[in-house]
Amino acid sequence: MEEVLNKLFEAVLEGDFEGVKSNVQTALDANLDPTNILNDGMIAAMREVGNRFEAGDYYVPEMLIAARAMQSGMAILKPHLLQADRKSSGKVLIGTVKGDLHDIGKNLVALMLEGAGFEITDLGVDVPIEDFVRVAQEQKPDIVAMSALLTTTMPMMKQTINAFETAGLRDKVKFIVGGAPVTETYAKQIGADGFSSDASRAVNVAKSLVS
Ligand code: B1M
Repeated sequence: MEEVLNKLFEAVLEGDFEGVKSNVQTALDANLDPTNILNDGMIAAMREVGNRFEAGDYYVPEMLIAARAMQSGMAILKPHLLQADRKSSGKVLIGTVKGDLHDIGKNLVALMLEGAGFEITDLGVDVPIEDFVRVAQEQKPDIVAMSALLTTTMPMMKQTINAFETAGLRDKVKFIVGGAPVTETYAKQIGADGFSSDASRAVNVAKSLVS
């Protein structure tokens, strides 16, 4: 059991697409919990990629290839992570903030929320503040969910919340924020309604905000 997750971990680190796909499939065939496959095999590997980048052992191309390899595994894992809860829990508008291209965590949050019955509109990455505002005006979501992975892009979350205030929309939506450098304290400071450090907890936070 452990061995397949170790192989998956190594395959993500090496950006070995075929290795990632085959090890995800082997782990699923062995009835491993999809959440463990995700957390212990793939997210742990991305953390190690980050460590190697910080240490100067990996460069941007290696990060990118590892991210793409992880995404190839996610395509296989996705149906197994979706839960059976199908009644609509509410509408969520989600995106990675302006200037930020990281989308793996944001995609996971969207996936988990979708699995929990939320209707998702995903604006993608590098989302301009005006797009969050315009689409919120059009679609009237219950929740606006913002992801940021860079300390330099975190302030965009605050600016987006401010823009909702200016547009007279602030009291019509709840904001959830997250991403590796984001903390609960920061979320409170910028006036967000909810914070989560990971995708599964984001579901509980979202549910509590719409209930
Ligand atoms: Co970049 N990168 N990156 N990167 N990258 C980090 C974030 C970094 C921490 C690496 C490091 O130095 N250790 C560092 C940021 C430092 C900082 O600001 N403090 C960094 C840097 C510096 C950069 C560049 C500036 C590098 C450069 O060009 N010199 C550049 C910036 C580009 C840009 O965005 N403008 C850059 C580029 C890239 C790639 C494009 C190559 C690639 C992203 C590809 C992609 O996403 N499609 C990449 C990657 C892969 C990483 C690391 C290695 C992995 C990120 C990841 O996908 N993790 C990352 C290192 C790390 O995070 N330790 C790093 C797995 C993912 C599942 O976790 O996204 O944290 P995460 O999501 C989690 C939680 O955070 C949470 O749930 C998820 C799991 O359950 N969560 C939410 C996320 N969003 C949420 C929203 C919520 C709630 C929870 O509510 C709405």
